Amino acid sequence: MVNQKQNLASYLALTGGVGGAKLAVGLYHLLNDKVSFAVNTGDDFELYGLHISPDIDTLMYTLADKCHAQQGWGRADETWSFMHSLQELGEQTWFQLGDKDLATHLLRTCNLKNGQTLSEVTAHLCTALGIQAPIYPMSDQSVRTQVQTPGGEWLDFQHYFVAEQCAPVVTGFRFIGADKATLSPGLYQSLQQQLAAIFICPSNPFVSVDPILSIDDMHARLKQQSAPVIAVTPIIGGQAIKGPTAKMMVELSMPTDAVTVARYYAECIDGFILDEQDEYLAPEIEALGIQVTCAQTIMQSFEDKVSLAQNCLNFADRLNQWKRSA
Ligand code: FO1
Repeated sequence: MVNQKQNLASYLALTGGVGGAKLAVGLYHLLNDKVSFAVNTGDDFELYGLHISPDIDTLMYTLADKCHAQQGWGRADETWSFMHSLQELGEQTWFQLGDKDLATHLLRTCNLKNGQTLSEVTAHLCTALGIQAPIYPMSDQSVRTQVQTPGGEWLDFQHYFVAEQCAPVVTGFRFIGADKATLSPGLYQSLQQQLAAIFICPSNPFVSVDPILSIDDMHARLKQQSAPVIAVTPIIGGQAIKGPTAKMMVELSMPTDAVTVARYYAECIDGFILDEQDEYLAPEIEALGIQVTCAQTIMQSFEDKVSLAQNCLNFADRLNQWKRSA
């Protein structure tokens, strides 16, 4: 169990959308407002003049228990009148905006146009949805992920992910605007506190976590933290539970295993949570100077999410003790 001191401390979790949001549910259940979430906004884009922040929306809807459970994104009990009407008008409908979801994008866009920052807009939406934990966009400035294809062409992320269903082979990534962007004020301030741990959720390392790490020396800031930084594997038995992580690894000529992910994060993490079916890989990760624990990382039920979150907290507790005694 987590000790009392940690219960009083703050935790930070870096996350993308669907995969990361599952662990976020568990952390939120155990920690309530003692955990903050820093969310990838490299997937953000504009459609019909609306500012869409898919990963923020996924996390908000998930924590508010309003997310479409099977899809993992969008609202539960959604209706589609807006989409049907767009279709009638001859418009492309490759990106599905439900009627309920539309209200979020309208409000966000309106408030951004009125001069609010993305952090302020997100805080407002979270309050309206009854979410106690702070959710911070990684930055208030625009950062846009693009993926490169073998011909050298750069595709906007949602075009690659949704319109092309991740079919194109990827040869690289870039985060347009990351060189000028700064961390959002909430994320910056949370890194100034004495955190109990920082978790990297089981999100795609290349297109969900890397955009966060690419801003404002975030990678170096993680290295400097006295709190343990712990990544949870997004790869189990050589596969990603959801999304294109494993496919991307193949295309980037990387071995498709959890060791590769641990190596990818090696410079900024202290600990790695490996799935119990990959336990045999632990010595290879430990040889990188990373502490390892094994847990069931497949999260199907609410109990699975809470159990993995509890394992994260227990591991953080052990790493804090180990760091103090080192
Ligand atoms: N993902 C899809 O695969 N198809 C969609 O039509 C789609 C619409 C959508 C609308 C709002 C929103 O917040 C997210 C939406 N997503 C959709 C999910 C999202 O684009 C991706 O899951 C993330 O960008 C990857 O993390």
